[in-house]
Amino acid sequence: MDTEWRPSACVLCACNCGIEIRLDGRRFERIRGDKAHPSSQGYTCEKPRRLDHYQNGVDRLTHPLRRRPDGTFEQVTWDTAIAEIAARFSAVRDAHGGESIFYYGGGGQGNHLGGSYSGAFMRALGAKYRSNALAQEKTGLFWVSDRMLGNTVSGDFDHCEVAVFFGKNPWQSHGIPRARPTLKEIARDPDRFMIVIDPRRTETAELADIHLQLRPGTDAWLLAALAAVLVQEGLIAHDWLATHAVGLDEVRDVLRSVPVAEYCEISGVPEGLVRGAARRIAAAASVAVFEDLGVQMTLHSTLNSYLDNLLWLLTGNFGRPGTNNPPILFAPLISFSHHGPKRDRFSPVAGARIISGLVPSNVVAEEILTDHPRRYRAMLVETSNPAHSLADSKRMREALGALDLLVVIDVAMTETARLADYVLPAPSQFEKWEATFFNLETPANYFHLRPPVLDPPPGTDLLPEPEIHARLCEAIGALNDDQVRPLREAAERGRAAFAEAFLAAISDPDLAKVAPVLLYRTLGPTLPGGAAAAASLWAQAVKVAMAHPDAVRRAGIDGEGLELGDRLFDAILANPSGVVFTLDEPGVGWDRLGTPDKKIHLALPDLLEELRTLGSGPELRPEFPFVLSAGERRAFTANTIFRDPAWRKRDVAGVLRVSSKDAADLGLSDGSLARVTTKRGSVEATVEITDTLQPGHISLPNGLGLSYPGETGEVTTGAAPNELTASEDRDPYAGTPWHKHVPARVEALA
Ligand SMILES: Nc1nc2c(c(=O)[nH]1)N[C@H]1C(S)=C(S)[C@@H](COP(=O)(O)OP(=O)(O)OC[C@H]3O[C@@H](n4cnc5c(=O)[nH]c(N)nc54)[C@H](O)[C@@H]3O)O[C@H]1N2
Ligand SMILES: Nc1nc2c(c(=O)[nH]1)N[C@H]1C(S)=C(S)[C@@H](COP(=O)(O)OP(=O)(O)OC[C@H]3O[C@@H](n4cnc5c(=O)[nH]c(N)nc54)[C@H](O)[C@@H]3O)O[C@H]1N2
Ligand code: SF4
Ligand SMILES: [Mo]
Repeated sequence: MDTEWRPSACVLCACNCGIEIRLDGRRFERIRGDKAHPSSQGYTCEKPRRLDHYQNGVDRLTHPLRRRPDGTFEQVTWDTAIAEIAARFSAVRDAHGGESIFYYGGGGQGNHLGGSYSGAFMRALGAKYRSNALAQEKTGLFWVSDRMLGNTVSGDFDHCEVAVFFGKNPWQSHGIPRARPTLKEIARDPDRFMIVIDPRRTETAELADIHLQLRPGTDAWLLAALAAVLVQEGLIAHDWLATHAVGLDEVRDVLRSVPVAEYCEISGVPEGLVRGAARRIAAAASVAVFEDLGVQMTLHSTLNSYLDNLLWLLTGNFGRPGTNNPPILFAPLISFSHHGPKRDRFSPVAGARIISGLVPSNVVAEEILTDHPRRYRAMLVETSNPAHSLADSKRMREALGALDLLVVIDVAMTETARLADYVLPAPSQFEKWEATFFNLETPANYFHLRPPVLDPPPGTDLLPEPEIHARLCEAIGALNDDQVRPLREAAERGRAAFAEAFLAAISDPDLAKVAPVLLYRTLGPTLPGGAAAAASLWAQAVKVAMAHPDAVRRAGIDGEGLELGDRLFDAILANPSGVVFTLDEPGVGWDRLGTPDKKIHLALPDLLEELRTLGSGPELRPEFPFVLSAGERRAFTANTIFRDPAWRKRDVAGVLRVSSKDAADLGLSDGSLARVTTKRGSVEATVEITDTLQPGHISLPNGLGLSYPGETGEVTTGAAPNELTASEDRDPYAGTPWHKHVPARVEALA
């Protein structure tokens, strides 16, 4: 056994806590939190201790695979796979144009480095459309934040007086650094306060000072009532808004006429509690907010995001410690366009709004299953499992099957890989250089480049994603040796010579398209420890240093201009436990507003109109009397990253949670079997009776329903939530799904 502790990160949620791994041969013998990690500081939850089930899954891919006409797969060499894939994508482009080639994924919870190279191949092919999971959760928020702020914000939960969680259960889902100690600290401190808006009495709600336990799907009414109380009771930050915001009159006009008592009644929350919460928010020196899937995947989700933003903006909780501040992104995970030269774009078939460059996940099937001449005909899927994670899996399978070409890059034989024409195997996230671009913290922000912990398994033939993208670019003739050679020579002479040569090279627009793989092929080989995959980070480090030199210097990195960027890049390479790459001082938020006038834009006319005509609350049809939350985060869920069901110590098959009143009415008992039926499908699940749920509300976990090799063949464990969801049940602005509000019925099974 090896006694060395090797630094890495947990890949199971966006926090990416630093961990240390001790190996026993190829097994992860022990895992502990890495105290040297600047953000997590040794903290982890219970899940990463099970990471061996990801690393050593028996359905790991071992060789490139090609589909035979009979549907089975055969092993092929990389040369064959790359040559054929390049030829087939090129043929689709020649016949139907590059825009008929669609890209999905590019990063999971822990890996974005590989995806930073994929744009090169896609641009070289002339592809225009892409998407990923952010387009089924965050795009509504991005759209309103872009229009209001020209940026997005993160709550500062380390320093806030009042913490507000809208449809977010950080005790289980994390999303803030050291979530559990942070929540306990807020709950324990008599001067601090926590407000949770959630129909379920979650672990987080248990810690809250005020739990607004609304009826599912009534957030728009509750949030409107909260905002209306601020206006009607004169609690808004008048002077601050007069200096910093425009559009207050329009907003005030609408909120003045909101019938607070009636809206509280619709949401099922006592009016006194709603007024109390609004007053506490208004009285606080600082308020930090986090909204997540509970509001982003339910009815009126984009309006909900708008009202959430109004709550903290009307009370002046922006741009100070303990409030909400725009982070410095290390890499362009999110893009904003509304206030720039670009205008809203729409998908070619469904005409769905493209936000932050992403086509809504819910329209992907519609963009394929049509005879429309501009339909998507070929697709590259990387580090994502859309056949399982997108709404209406049945229709997604049909759509993926209808493509002329589907190529999947993954580590495991996923539901999506099974449908592919070619499956390309990548090393696990512990067998290569990796990094996450979920760098969204303020005032200190972190970047963690992880060196490999072990080699790929012997006897396998795997290639890291940057190498796959580079070979694909070369195979279609987008990059050749003559273009690479001079830059490689310049890189040998040093960074300054390289920078000059690189900038000159990318003045050629065709080379600019493939810039990341050009870096990988030229700067890459000069990087220490085989860190070629980190080459794309150099360009990002230089950009961050140019745009935010003071924040980089406050993080302890010296220099000016290009040299500052180089040193930041070197610091990243030299710190296997992660680095603070920027540190903000109070007030910088104002410089980061992306609005042309550097003001906050409070009034969004379309959403104010929706607010004005909100109606009297959601209604259910008699055949589907329950609201199903399809995809709840629990102690033993982690998207589809773990495929081996044995990783779960409890709740192995993902119980259906039901309130005790409903259980009694339906004749269900703890551990009994029930059938859940929606307009799209039907699944069976074991019942757990809980009084954390209100009558009429049921929930199933996310990430279940994966098939995995068992002793006598493939076994599917638990119910896949998207067998029950419908792609047309989505937000009208952002196209995000209503997975938390799936009308359903429940029956007892013998
Ligand atoms: N353990 C675990 N952690 C994870 C993940 C995981 O798979 N497992 N996945 C990660 C990912 S990808 C994400 S995006 C995050 C998501 O993190 P969260 O958004 O916190 O997770 P959810 O449990 O899906 O939903 C949050 C809450 O929404 C509530 N809710 C349901 N309906 C409504 C409603 O109508 N209104 C309101 N206000 N609330 C409602 C639910 O009761 C639930 O408590 O978690 C991340 N962390
Ligand atoms: N009904 C319902 N559906 C949902 C949700 C819900 O709450 N309800 N939640 C949605 C949300 S918020 C999210 S984020 C999505 C998540 O769904 P997806 O975007 O599909 O992502 P994951 O399930 O995280 O899958 C990650 C994939 O990456 C692969 N992988 C792991 N490591 C590597 C690597 O190093 N390289 C490569 N190439 N691949 C790798 C894994 O094997 C897995 O196939 O699901 C969404 N779907
Ligand atoms: S909080 Fe997230 S990143 Fe941290 S250990 Fe838990 S699952 Fe992993
Ligand atoms: Mo997510």
